[in-house]
Amino acid sequence: MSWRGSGRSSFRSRSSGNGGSTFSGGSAGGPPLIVMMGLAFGAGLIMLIVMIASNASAGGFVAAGPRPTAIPRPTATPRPTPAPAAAQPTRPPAAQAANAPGGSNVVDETPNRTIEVRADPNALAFVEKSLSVPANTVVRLDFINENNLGVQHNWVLVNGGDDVAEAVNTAAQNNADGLFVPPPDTPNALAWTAMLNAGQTGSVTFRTPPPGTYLYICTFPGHYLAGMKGTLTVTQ
Ligand SMILES: [Cu+2]
Repeated sequence: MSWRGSGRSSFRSRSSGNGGSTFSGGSAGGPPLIVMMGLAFGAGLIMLIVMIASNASAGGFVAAGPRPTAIPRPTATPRPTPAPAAAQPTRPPAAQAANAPGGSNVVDETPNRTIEVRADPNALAFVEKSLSVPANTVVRLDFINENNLGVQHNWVLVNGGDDVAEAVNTAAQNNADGLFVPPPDTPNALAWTAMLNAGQTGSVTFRTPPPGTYLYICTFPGHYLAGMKGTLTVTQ
């Protein structure tokens, strides 16, 4: 508005100052022509402003133009996956260290024969000091720890005499986690019951070895050395 106003007034004063004849000569009526010219000038000015404005805004759009393609962000480098926890030093699995029956001749078969062995209630000894069974027989041996001493016992059949019994006994006595039963895969340990508390009965089912003489012992520390042993004779 102010632009238009000033434009109009300057035109009017100029035309009136320089003699309206110049302007009025070319037109029918003086004052209306000047007003119209002023209006035209004002309108032109407005148009100019609008054009400049639109140009500017268009320019703005042009400048904005096609946006530069976004610079791809560097893909995040995958974080190194945490290294798996170092394997724990292998401790014998509980099942292996457990106080349970075992042995190389243990079988999961229906026994052909059952044998009962008892602990001497008042001594570190077996009541049955000798047994006899046929070869290739599935035997279930029930060991009864009847004793008045409150001591633990087990029954362990070894693949030979005292020569191999000592090694089996040592292996068992080193197996404190397994309550002194032979560790799994103990060489020359054919069959063993769990270590039994006083009053308990434990069983082990095994196939008899080839004909021969085999020692059975108790592997609780000190008992075998004290004479807790017997002989299993395997016949043809
Ligand atoms: Cu014993």
